[in-house]
Amino acid sequence: MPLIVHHLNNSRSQRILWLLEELALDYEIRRYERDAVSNLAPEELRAIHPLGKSPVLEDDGRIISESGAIVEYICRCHGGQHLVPAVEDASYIRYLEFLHFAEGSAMTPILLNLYTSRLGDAGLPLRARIDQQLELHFQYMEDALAQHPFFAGDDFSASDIMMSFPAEVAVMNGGPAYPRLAAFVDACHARPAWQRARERGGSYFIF
Ligand SMILES: N[C@@H](CCC(=O)N[C@@H](CS)C(=O)NCC(=O)O)C(=O)O
Repeated sequence: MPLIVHHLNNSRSQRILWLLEELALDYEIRRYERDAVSNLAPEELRAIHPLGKSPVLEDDGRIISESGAIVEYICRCHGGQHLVPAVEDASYIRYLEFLHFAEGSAMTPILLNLYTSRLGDAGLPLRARIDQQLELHFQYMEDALAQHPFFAGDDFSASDIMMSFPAEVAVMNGGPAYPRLAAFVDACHARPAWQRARERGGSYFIF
């Protein structure tokens, strides 16, 4: 029975399709479209998971939410730990940190920025703090690529798949300020598995 990805267009769910393509796993996509006005997920997603968000993975009746948890689950239960450094490897801690930094840290200023940008002048009191936090997190990501081409080290890993989304946002927001992130995003998009996932997933950002 193939894995099922409950996939929302233009969303972080794209990373799960990409991981499945990297691992050459059999999967099926159940598609959900964002509302044209609110940009929110449709109500049907709540029938799959109470938060009504994507991605959600379904594996033989088991429901798994949260991108990082889904990535860990797929790598461990279906991926033979490919794309995961060995625990004794020097890159393992960096791998773990970035696997979780992507959603646990980087998304906070990104989402605050998105929401306050819709407030107009009412968002001004928060502007300086959000800008400072965006720059702090994006620069930390940029610096992480100074010694190695990938977030965990010299080898591509599942943490790069998780980091691709905040890296894409950093490049869209910060442009030339983050040349290493731009090169990283280009390298991600050049991977055949990313391109296959992009074809199967449908609309994704501006890419
Ligand atoms: N931390 C969660 C975030 C899930 C999430 O917020 N997904 C967004 C798409 S990027 C979503 O479904 N938004 C639609 C909505 O909130 O209605 C994860 O990584 O899985």
